[in-house]
Amino acid sequence: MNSVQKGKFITVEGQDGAGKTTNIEFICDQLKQRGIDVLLTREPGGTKLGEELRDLMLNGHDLRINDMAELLMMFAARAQHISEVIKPAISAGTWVLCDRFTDATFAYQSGGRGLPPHSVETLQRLVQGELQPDLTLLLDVDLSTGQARSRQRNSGQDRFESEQTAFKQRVRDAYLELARRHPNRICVIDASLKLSEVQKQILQVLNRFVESAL
Ligand code: Z5A
Repeated sequence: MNSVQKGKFITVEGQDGAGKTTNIEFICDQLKQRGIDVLLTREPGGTKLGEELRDLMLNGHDLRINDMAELLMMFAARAQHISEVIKPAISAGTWVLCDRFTDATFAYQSGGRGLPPHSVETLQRLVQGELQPDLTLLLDVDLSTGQARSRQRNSGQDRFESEQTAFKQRVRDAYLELARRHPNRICVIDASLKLSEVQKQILQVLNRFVESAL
């Protein structure tokens, strides 16, 4: 009996205005063009519970959510997402392309909000076990470019987008620190360049990864 080859797990990260939505669609198309079965999903979200929690966390402007409660809500959404969507897809040979994952928790809840990294690490072990992305593309952009792009797109600001510049700088710094700590998994893309240049860098990384995976 042939065993099904496991799918890969790719995540895309970056602060607000980095161009994640634009580029994740590009990545999804590129993978499909190579004949790869891809599932596009996002965090927080990806399941009914996750989407409900997302709405509370992003749009609950009149809710008081303390930092630890926010951290636990991120991981509650993630636990459901992993068991209901991510693991079954990977086991069936599908590649999972996820808009944000636990690096975002290190960047926002630890870097941005100031929770100790070991709180995130403890929950990461508990909720993910051995599961880790095989590849993470970190779209990095300077704050002023990111904020200008975000303003140009926005209809309204969510709870994270309305944070102060100092919070956003800590988020960016935390992401870059993660990239330094995990150079084999996290590829930093200079997302401040024009879109064609950004996508050229993404393609180089993706081509290398797909070649080694197939
Ligand atoms: N969050 C958390 O705190 N902890 C966690 O563990 C997780 C998440 C998982 C989810 O937001 C929020 O949840 C997030 C962190 C928190 N909050 N923030 N901020 P999200 O990821 O769903 O939303 P987002 O951060 O706003 O991402 P986005 O919707 O993908 O936006 P974007 O990165 O800014 O991408 P975009 O919409 O594609 O681009 C913005 C504009 O720039 C748009 O008009 C594009 O046409 C333009 N653009 C894009 N690239 C370029 C280039 N290269 N040149 C010129 N213009 C460009």
